[in-house]
Formats: sequence, structure tokens, C-alpha cells
Amino acid sequence: MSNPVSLTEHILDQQRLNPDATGEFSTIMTQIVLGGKMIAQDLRQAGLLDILGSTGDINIQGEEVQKLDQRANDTFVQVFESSKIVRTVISEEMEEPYTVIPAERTGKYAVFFDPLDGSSNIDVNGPLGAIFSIHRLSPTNLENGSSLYLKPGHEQVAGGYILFGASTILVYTCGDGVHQFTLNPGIGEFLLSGSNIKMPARGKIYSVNEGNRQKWSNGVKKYIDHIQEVDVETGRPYSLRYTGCLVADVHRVLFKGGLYLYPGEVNKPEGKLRLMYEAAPLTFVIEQAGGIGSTGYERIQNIQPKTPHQRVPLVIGSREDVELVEKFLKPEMS
Ligand code: AFP
Repeated sequence: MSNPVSLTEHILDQQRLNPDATGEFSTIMTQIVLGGKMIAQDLRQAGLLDILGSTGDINIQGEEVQKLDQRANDTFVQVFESSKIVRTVISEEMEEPYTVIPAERTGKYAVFFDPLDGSSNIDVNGPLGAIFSIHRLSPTNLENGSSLYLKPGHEQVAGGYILFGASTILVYTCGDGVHQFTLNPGIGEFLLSGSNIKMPARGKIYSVNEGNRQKWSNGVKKYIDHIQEVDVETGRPYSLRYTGCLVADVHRVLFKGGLYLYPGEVNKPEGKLRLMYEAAPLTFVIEQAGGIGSTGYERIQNIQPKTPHQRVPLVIGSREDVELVEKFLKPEMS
């Protein structure tokens, strides 16, 4: 590759474009990169270290904590603590927000993250991910206590993910396009491998856990039946791809089009996925690439969060595909 651009250089170039930049945001991004490299190193040798299996604890999600979930969480917390810039971190693995900087210091940023997405894949060497979302805190936020950091997705300053797959890839946006970097393990650097990524307006792949079909609303069932019908003119049936890792499935959608769905269920309308550190950052990326993130009833980025671990249904992908799901679900809107 001629003139490889490292992620660090790219972050600093983005900083130079912003006359008000103080370098603090760039520092946070470089800490996320460091955390990603450390987790990638752990995953490459997980089977050789005593870091597989569960810790025996149950997290706020009511799920058994895998040793690597905890290790990935501790890695990100440590890198943010050393940055001395992040004020608060909110993690899927921690019930309460963690104030990294003592209140008397004026840390300007809150970072939300899912340190290891796709935990059911850990013991079978399947794809895994990490998801991050960065919000800037205004002085009024700092006075508001618990509502300090609960801001809608359209106020994110950055969002992205790391995909630990055949290669380790970092994809992020600051609102100025979607950029992809691939880790070169030989030199320990993420190098630019995709700029201003744009996704197809419509795809031919859908990603959903069909095993949950009996729990879905009629609107969701009718949509899935629709894309499974044989109709060559409209490119149906779609193909089903589902890895059990949201990051891997959304990354496929980013490049090939189509959509990922984790709908609400009749007895659990809020669904499984988390707004602040799963749906919102991935929607930031997908919408910067020309797609849509929706609950099926409303757009993800407009939701005013009420709690840090709030769940939402998620329908995310190509614009035309998501708009069609919203049409199928419109009759169900209360
Ligand atoms: P885990 O991290 O608990 O495996 O959950 C992964 C996830 O949040 C998302 O990455 C997957 O798309 C989805 O849940 C898989 O959930 P199901 O196993 O219910 O399909």
C-alpha cells in the first residue's frame, strides 16, 4: 500500500480541521485504539491463556459474565483512567457509571462502550466486537447529576466499533464520513483501509435470529415473510446471515447493504440491545454511510435516553430496506 495512513495520523488530521480542537478528543480516540490493540492481543491467544469460560458472576443484563468480558472491560477502564481526560465511562459490564476524573476536575467527555460484543462466540472462535460512543459534556450537563450524560444519539461527537474477525478492523465516524482501519499486527498499527464509506441504498441480505420468530409482532413476521417470497424482479428472497455478533453483522450490512434486525418481542417490546453503547453508535456510522437506524417505529438518534442501560429494538441498514420495515410496522404504532 503506497503512503499508508495510520489511525493516529488520521485522528490528528481530523483534529487539525477543527480550529477549536484542544487535542483532548484525539487523546480519547488514541486510548480506544490502544484498548482495541490490547484486546485483539488477548483474543489471538485466548485458548492458550486461562481467560476463556465464565467468571461465575451475573452482570446487569442478567447474563453470565465471561472472563474475557471482564478483561475487556478492565482494559478500556484502565486506558481511560490513564488518559485523565474522560470524566465518566458507562459500560455494559458495569451497573453504575464510573466517574474516572474526580468531580472537581472538568473532564469534558463521557464514553459509552460495550467492551466485548458477541460473547456467545468467545469459546467457539467466532467474530467478536467492541462498540464505543463519545459524548461531550457541557457545563450545564455537569450540574445536572444523573442526566449528566444521557443525551440523544444525534449529539454524539464520535461513534464506532472494532471488529475482531479474520482481521482486526476499526470503523468510526466523527460526523465527517465513515473511515475504516485494519490492524497490521506486524507493526501494531491500524492503517487506513477505507475512506468515506457509503452503503448501497438496498441490499439482498437480512440478519436476524429466526429462532425468535414466535415472539415477534405480526408486522415483523409479515416483513420477514415478504423478503422470503420468491420474486426475481424485486431481488427476493433475501439471504440470511447471522453470526451472533452485532458488530460483525452490521459491518457486513455497511459493505453489502441489507439490514440487521433485533426486534422487540410481544412480552419484551424494548428488545435486547442497548441504546447508548450499541444502537446509537452503530446508527451514527450507518447513517453517515447513507443508511438508517430505527426501532422500526422511530429513528434511533432522536430517542432521549432515560437510563444508561436502556434497551431498544433495532432495525439498521440500507435506507430502502429499513423504510420498508417501518411501513410494515406502522399499523402497530400506538
Ligand atoms: P452476547 O454478547 O450476550 O452474545 O449478545 C450479543 C448481542 O448483543 C449481539 O451482538 C447479537 O447480535 C445478539 O446479542 C445475539 O442475541 P441472540 O443470541 O438472542 O440472537
